[in-house]
Amino acid sequence: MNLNSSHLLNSSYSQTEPKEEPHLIAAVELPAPDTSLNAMSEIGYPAQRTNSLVMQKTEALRQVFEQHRQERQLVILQDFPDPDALSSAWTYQLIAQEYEIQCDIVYAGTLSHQENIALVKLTGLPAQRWTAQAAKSKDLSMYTGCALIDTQGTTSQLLPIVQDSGIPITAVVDHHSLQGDLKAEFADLRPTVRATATIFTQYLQAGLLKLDSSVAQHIKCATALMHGLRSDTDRLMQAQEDDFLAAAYLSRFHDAQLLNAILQANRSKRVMDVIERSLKNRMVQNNFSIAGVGYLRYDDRDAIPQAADFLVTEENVHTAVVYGIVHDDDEELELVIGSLRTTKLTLDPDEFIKEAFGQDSHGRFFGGGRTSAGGFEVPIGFLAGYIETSDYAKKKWEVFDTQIKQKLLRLVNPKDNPIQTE
Ligand SMILES: [Mn+2]
Repeated sequence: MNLNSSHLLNSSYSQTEPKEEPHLIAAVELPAPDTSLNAMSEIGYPAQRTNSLVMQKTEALRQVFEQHRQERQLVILQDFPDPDALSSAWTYQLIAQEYEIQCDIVYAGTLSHQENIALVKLTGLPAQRWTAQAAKSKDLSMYTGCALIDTQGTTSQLLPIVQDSGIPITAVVDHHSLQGDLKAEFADLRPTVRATATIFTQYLQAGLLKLDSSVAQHIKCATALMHGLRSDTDRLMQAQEDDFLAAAYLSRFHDAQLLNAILQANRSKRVMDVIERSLKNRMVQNNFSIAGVGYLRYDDRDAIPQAADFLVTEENVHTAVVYGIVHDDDEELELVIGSLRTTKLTLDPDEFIKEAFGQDSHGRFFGGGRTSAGGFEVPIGFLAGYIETSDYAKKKWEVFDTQIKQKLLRLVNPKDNPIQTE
């Protein structure tokens, strides 16, 4: 990348400086719904219902922050955080700072998508990797609460560790389908919203933190939110009114050149190799494209959703599922990871994945999803471990490959169950 971020940032000031007076516009368009939170009037024209829900949530969150002044919190992300999670967590941290609450943003897995790495590097986004092992050996006693952002904890190895040390959940803000009961002081779970970044942008608009285009960090955070919002809405193609309104608001602050630099990040050779394997191995049936890609390194895990993104673009394919066995030499971790992408409006990825794979012995699902995308993780359990002959590794892959295909094909071709083929 030949652009450097500080240069980009300087150039952004002139872009974002000429701003209109938001309050003047608001006075004309909105009949000032609630005087207790008139900053909300900046929002403009969303449905009245959303408006009052946002105001109510914003006020509740403000009170929670007020009650926890000067404390320290952990912000827990899914193990493989995406731009929506990263940018929303950063926004939470910046809002919390207003109440002198110090937040550490943590995730247990890796940042493996090149765009995520570029996002974190180019914006200086303050997220830290804590492996489950490292978290267990840490003294967590300084933390009085934790926040779950863009997750409900089911995709985090850190939450159980944090909960074991008695840290309560202060806040959970997410847009995925409800994953089960969670006791949190503040909860804003809105599966109908397309991105958590939209929810956080609404908090900003409602006055939890006033963005200032002369503050470099605010511009970078707005840019990160724009990236999060765009990436969870398929570049706004899946966006709805709330998301567009949030994007419109962010457009006053975001740095278009910085966003472009993030999006220009190149794919690594290993990611390209996984995409190649998915192309070679894919089987297309009933408009579903299914591909197992074999073994891949933990750090390349994000190659799987990228391969699914690519396979779903094939003519006559509406849904792609790509999966592989991910292994980590250091931690002897091994699991099957898969991604689903669909353009079929009537296919609910959350339902599809839950239906295909069912639940484990603790009643937990192997995965779930949101609009147009979903993911699953299947532990390998007793068969895990990578110190094997290549022949054994090959057999192991074939077993998982066959099993996963069977489960998927049962839904793809309900009439001819592959188990009974003769
Ligand atoms: Mn999200």
